[in-house]
Amino acid sequence: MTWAEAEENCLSLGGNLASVHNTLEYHGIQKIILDFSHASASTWIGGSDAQQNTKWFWSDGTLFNYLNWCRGEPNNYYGNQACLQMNHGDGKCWDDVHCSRQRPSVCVKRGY
Ligand SMILES: [Ca+2]
Ligand SMILES: [Ca+2]
Repeated sequence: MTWAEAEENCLSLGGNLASVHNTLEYHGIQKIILDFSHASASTWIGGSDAQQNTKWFWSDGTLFNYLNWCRGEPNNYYGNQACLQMNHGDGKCWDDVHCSRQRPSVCVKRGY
């Protein structure tokens, strides 16, 4: 799905695309992806800077207070890349990409 289709899908399930706030959460999401897909493909989570370039927000409204960008990212390669994919490259870190790319995705449903 595209990033927006993935977020819409998460909303229909009562959640949002996943947000990440520390290394423990990041590894937890990576484990979910690995357990379900037996792979570590590039995957949408809920970060985007679509409203204003370089101003990143999580779609679930939580603070964007943890970063795990790959070296040289976010780089707005070939124009404004505004959506966040995780498990990018050898470092399995974050990359900004064009939101129209097709990616698998992970939702989060907060328990409070
Ligand atoms: Ca951007
Ligand atoms: Ca990028």
